[in-house]
Amino acid sequence: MDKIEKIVEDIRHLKIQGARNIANAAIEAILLKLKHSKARTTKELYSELKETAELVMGTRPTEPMMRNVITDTMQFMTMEMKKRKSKNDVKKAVEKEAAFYVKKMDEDVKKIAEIGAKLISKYRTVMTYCHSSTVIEILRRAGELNNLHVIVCETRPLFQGRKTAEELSDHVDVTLIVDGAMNRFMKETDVALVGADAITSKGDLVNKIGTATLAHIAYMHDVSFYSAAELYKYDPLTLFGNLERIEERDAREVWDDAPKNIKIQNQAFDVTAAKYISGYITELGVVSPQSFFSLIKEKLEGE
Ligand code: RUB
Repeated sequence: MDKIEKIVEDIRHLKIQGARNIANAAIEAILLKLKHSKARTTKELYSELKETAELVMGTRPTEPMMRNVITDTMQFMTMEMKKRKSKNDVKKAVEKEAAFYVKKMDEDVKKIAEIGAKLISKYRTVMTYCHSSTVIEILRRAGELNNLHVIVCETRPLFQGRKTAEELSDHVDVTLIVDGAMNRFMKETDVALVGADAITSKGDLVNKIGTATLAHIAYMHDVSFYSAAELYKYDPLTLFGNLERIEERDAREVWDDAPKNIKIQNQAFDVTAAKYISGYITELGVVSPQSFFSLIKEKLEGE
């Protein structure tokens, strides 16, 4: 298996998971393709990259961050080709652009960690769900600012909560609970914090299935609910009324050897309506769900 195939398989089987890690891995696949390209012309190079782009984007349909960075890279390449540059010059320019995205994603998460830590460290007990590299950064930093207790839901079917618990346990006090205990432990929770796979034009949040349940329970208990989301998580397709496509994963993740006559549904994500979200922690500050789209507009107008 070559390195690109390995990346594709690792994303598909959740060895690489979380929107930002997936976007980074997708860019790595593009960079690898560029590096080992045998293309003789710019057109051939474009076809090769397009094939790789489609391969990686097909792995997890509910990942706008990956889609955004890959689509932007391909659009950038088209623009460079229009300037009638040589194949090598186009290649170099695309490599530079792809490296820029990697750097930008890294810088954004550092900013979010600082902004988020300031907010979260005002609280003592935080409940979180699934595994988000962005949330981990915030909670580690918040743990340096204050004595923090994090309640982690284990997150069925694939228990990404265990990964969160392990990554946090050297930094803050951690308690792992089963997903069904969310309501019981919300009574002891001061704030809820999750990551984001996608944000829609309405400010709704698409994240690991169960996130909406957590948001509703937080709402019932009057506990603030935040999501950490880079602006790259915005899904531009939702501007045209398209609903984010929700990935249906293998039923065996839920029950490996289930009897044949039982239908199993295994949707990977759910949608939390904006009204249950206190704010998004972005690289530009904490904003209400309604303002997320305004930030996107400002960003696009500034480009
Ligand atoms: C992961 C998940 C995370 C977001 C954000 O789901 O829902 O909250 O992807 O992660 P899965 P990050 O395990 O199915 O990929 O902050 O790292 O981008």
